[in-house]
Amino acid sequence: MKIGIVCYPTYGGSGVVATELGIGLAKRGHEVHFITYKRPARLTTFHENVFYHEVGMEDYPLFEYTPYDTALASKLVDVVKFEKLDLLHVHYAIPHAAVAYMAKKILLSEGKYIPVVTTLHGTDINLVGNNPAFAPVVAFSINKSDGVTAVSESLKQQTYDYFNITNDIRVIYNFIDFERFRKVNKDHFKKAIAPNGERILVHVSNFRKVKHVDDVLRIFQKVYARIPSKLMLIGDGPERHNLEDLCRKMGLCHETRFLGKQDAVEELLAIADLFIMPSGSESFGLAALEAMACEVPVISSNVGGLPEVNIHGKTGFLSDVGNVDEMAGYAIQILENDNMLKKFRANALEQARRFDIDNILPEYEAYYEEIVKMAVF
Ligand code: GMT
Repeated sequence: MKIGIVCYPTYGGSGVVATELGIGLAKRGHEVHFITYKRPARLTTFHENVFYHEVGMEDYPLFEYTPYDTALASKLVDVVKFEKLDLLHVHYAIPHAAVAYMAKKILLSEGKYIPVVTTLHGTDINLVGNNPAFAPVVAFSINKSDGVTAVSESLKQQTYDYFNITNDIRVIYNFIDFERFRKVNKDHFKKAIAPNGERILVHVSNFRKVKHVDDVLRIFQKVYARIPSKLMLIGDGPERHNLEDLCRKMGLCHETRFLGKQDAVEELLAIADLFIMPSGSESFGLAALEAMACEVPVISSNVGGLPEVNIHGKTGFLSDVGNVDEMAGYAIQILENDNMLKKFRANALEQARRFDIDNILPEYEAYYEEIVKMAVF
């Protein structure tokens, strides 16, 4: 199949999923065309069957905001026609679902039909999407998509709760590539970060408010008071400076490493003992799944899709958002006990296998087939 993929090319989870999906589909023989304003961050090497089309934007003194939507719609029309695509798969509803609908209508006026699949990732529904500034367009474009998928049961339900949705939504979970995410021996990293055999806690995110990274520091403060430990903070984003300040105020700077954005996250996960994800909202928690694939148990909040990924008392523990004391207590429970840590590591890996890319990709392929067959002109 010839598939066009639209996504945010940055480090966000939706862009990661879209890029890994495209690469995976290309390996399975499909021709994949990424259509974005910048090369997707995870598209780092050459892949046979993968093509990249950059959305060019003209600046003009009249534009206070460059009309990206119009530029993207025009590019989609162009690429669909020239590359003879069979299907467009857009990730993150805003603005991609509405833009794809416009491109589809333009193409239809020229006698070309292109089915559109929209994948909902989370904040496009529950944070930004249900804001009155976007909500009518989000609901309309979800209803007008030929196929809609959500990355968890929880997100599917939220979408029905927040909007008047008449379309079916198929849950296709996020996935993990075990060729990349697996526990490898990185003892030299471990020695550098924790020279005296301290336990290593890790958090990976885009440091937005919704991630509650300040709670990560509060949890770590309590753990550190009981267990010799270190904290690795991976990623970057708007909260980073506040977090650096908080870290100083807490006197935790010598035990905490701000590592910034890392391409080889798996090499750092390989030396971690515990992953902390206290998010205020999380439709799935791909970063937690990546940790679990590297045999790292997870202490997380119990919001959104997290209970579908992290199993309480098995692969880690879940607490109410903001319940720092309980999360710290659970962390200490696991880290204090070698046998428990070993058991939870094994359970985390076993649970991660449910989301193996080799199981999830065929679900997308089957769904595409269904949507193409259903074609409504
Ligand atoms: O918040 C992020 O981490 C970025 C965001 C995105 O859309 O780029 O991630 C969302 O999509 C990921 C991939 O489906 C999910 O694993 C994340 O849980 C989800 N983030 C939130 O719901 C906050």
